[in-house]
Amino acid sequence: FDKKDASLSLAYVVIAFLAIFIGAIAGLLQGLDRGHLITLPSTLYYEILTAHGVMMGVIFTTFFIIGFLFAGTARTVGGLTNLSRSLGWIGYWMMVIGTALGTAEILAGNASVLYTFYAPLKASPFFYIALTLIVVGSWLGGYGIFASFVNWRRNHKGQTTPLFAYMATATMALWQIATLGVAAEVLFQLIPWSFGWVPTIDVLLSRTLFWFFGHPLVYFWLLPAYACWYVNIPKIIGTKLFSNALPRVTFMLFLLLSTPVGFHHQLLEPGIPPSWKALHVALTMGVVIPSLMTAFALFATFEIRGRERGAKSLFGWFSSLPYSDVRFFGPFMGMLMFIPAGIGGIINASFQLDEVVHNTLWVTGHFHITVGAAVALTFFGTAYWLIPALNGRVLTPRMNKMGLLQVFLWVVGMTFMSVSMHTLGLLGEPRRTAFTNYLNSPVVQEWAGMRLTLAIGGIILFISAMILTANIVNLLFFAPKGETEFPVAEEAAATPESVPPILERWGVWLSIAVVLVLIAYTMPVYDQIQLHPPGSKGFVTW
Ligand code: HAS
Repeated sequence: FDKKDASLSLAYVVIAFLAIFIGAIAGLLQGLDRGHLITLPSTLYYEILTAHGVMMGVIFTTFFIIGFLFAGTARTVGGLTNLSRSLGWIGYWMMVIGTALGTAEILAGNASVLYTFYAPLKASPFFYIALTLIVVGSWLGGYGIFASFVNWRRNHKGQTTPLFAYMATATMALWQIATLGVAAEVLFQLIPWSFGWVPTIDVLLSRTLFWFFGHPLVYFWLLPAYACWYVNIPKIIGTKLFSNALPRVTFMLFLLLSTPVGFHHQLLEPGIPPSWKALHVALTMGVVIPSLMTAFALFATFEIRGRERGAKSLFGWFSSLPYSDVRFFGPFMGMLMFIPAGIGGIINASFQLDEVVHNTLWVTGHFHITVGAAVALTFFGTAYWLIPALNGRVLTPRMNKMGLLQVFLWVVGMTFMSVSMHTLGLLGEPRRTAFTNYLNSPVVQEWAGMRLTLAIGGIILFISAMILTANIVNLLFFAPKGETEFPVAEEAAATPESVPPILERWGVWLSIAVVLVLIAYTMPVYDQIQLHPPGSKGFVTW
């Protein structure tokens, strides 16, 4: 790595792990409160829930992703351009200032609006300004990645682009489209309302614009994990890419289908005609396909590697995988947990089944096993080689062991937590409420065991997060100096024909993505504005 590229990526990654540290303290308190081992005052409950969600779901993910994607782009296009670095640093400082301001507002009790922050919950205007800084900063980070990718293409006309840089560009393009919804919500609705410039807010529209952003947000979290699974993992386990074209199709399908699906978060919301919900549900089932393709490619990669090493029986390849290498073990456990997580997602997206689970702890269980397990475990496994690759150090066998312990505890904690959350959800326990006694009804008493399991999961996760913090500090300052590579798998058959040229035609894919968004959102949003034109009195109720 060029020193300048490495320090840019590292700056992002460090903030990500600072966020995990703060988020884990808030998470422990949440878990203990849910398990009825402590009782937080209700105002503090919402404040801490917001801190936990924002730190883990927004700050940790966004900073880690941009740092990781910058590093992988730099590695595969032969270094970032000066323009990329400048954009990366300006974006970074905007995001850091936004994070500091937003955290201060949450801790001061001025922004207990949960990580989804849509109306009618209202925060101080400074919280929304902080969010604006974070989003605009992340755009600049994205433009930084685009700049280096475009520069490479300009200098290598007609050649297939490097796979990792391609994935980074697709991820940041998806982010660019997704954040338009939340930018509109924050700028035209939340900021004017919280400053008191307008007396009312259209709640339905606020939620619609949020979920326009909220679902592609989850794929913004997932795609960098997929980049690791497709590009880094084969190299770590000593094999080649399964395909150079299939992952590109996967990423393009995500670019097309991630956004026009937001109504699957609003299936139970009056005000949106069922026909539009049905369209979003159909497209949601479509966005499952690239994940199934990914599962197929991963199984194939593992099997090919096993066969290369002489595995003969049907599942012989399974026992030969390098489980004692934390760089593999973390992401692998993430993949494993993503199987039940994906099944849960498909249940959520099935219109009628969502009526059973919506707004219950099931959904909380779903996102702990997706972003909190599949994605987080992949990012942890990645950090154990990414940080040393960036700061010129090495992961020692002892640190590898500490990493394995940390990942193992995270898997155990997350299993306890998400199994109990899913079960409690099916038993009817609502999510996001500080009032959980329900006059001590007999139904609630049946929940006691699972609530305790949830709290135990929270405690184990907290211990894992503290070990993680120690490991990261170790890697940053105390690991021995040396060379660590950013692992990039080679193509199995390196022929230019292996990637059809259509996959490099960004204009085509971006245009289809925009058209799909327009089809899925124009009419329903128009109807919502008609229902509650700007200036009309009162909240839209639902
Ligand atoms: Fe979701 C709610 C539907 C995926 C995150 N989701 C949420 C929320 C979050 C979230 C944060 O339709 C809550 C938001 C809130 O606060 O209200 N979700 C889906 C669907 C998928 C899905 C259909 N979600 C994710 C991912 C997330 C995430 C990924 C984060 C990263 N989700 C929903 C719906 C709701 C929802 C509804 C709203 C519910 C409600 O009522 O509010 C799909 O994308 C899932 C597809 C995944 C698969 C799995 C493929 C498996 C792979 C691993 C292979 C393993 C290997 C290793 C190879 C089909 C790729 C194996 C080795 C061996 C040896 C076995």
